[in-house]
Amino acid sequence: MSKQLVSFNEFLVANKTSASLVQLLEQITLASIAISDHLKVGAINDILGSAGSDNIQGEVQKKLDIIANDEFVKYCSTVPNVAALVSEEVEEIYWLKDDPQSEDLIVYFDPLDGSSNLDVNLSVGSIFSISKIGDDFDKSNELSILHVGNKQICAGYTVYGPSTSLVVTTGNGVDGFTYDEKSKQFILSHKQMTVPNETGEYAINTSYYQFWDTPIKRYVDECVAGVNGPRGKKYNMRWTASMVADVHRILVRGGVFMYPKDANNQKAGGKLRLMYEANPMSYLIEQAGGAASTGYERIMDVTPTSPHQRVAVLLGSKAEIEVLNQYHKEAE
Ligand code: AHM
Ligand code: MG
Repeated sequence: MSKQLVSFNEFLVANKTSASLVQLLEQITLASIAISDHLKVGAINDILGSAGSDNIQGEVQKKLDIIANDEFVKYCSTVPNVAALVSEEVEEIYWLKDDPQSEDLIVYFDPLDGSSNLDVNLSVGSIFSISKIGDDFDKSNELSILHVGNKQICAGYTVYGPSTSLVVTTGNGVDGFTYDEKSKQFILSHKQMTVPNETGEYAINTSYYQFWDTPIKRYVDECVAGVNGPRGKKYNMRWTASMVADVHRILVRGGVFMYPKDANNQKAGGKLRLMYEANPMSYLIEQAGGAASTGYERIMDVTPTSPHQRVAVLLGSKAEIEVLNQYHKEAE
């Protein structure tokens, strides 16, 4: 490898990342590479399509959802300091240690997000969030390992697109790495990613317009009205139906991503999951200078009550999230 190239491992060491976190992140990269290998030949190996089962969310599991989950569990389980795993695909908390210590780690993950994109060969991703077990852990109440988002010590995702890219924060900004097939390493390619304060691009599934609350309708109506509307500027819309790909675009060129609570998902509390979708993406976006809100509060301040809890997600360029928060306030 030429001298100027920095591998993920060299980056972590240079940034004085703790040994246990380095070990865990290495295993997460191995899981990602394994998942990426499965994805590349999914259509040939008959692993596209439904597995014929539902996950805890009552959603149809794809064969690759299960394969990706198994890879994450397999690799993360080898790390001595990991005490527990919480996966989108598994109802229960998966305990690896009988007697977890406060410095031990817990990994919350969505092994394959956006899996409805698989059969049509569009981008998908893996999302992860890492916290310490912490001093408040109460053995008689295993839900006490569900920490509020601002206690994350690391978060990231791998996006499986034209390239396989890993984006990570350990609380010192956000850095992106691209997988190099030749050296079989992730190489630093996007140093200190930032979300510009202003943007002219938004992402939302507009087919739910009829179910939205007033603040979301108002915001999107104003974007659609463009230069002649109250915002006085042209907006572009992009929606990939894969949160990882949408957030990656926002980290690269700015924008706003919205999956609000609406009349359809009101009872569940939203669509996206707090522990392994909203929190890690919020941590990345905030570390890159953006903002992440439910419309009423900062996502990373939401108190978790269950491993698979759902939440409204509005994230991206700060100025636009402030407008969205303001519209929610005015509608109250
Ligand atoms: P999943 O975890 O079951 O894949 O669902 C999450 C995905 C997100 O990646 C994406 O933003 C959203 O669901 C798409 O939902 P919709 O199909 O309602 O547009
Ligand atoms: Mg998901």
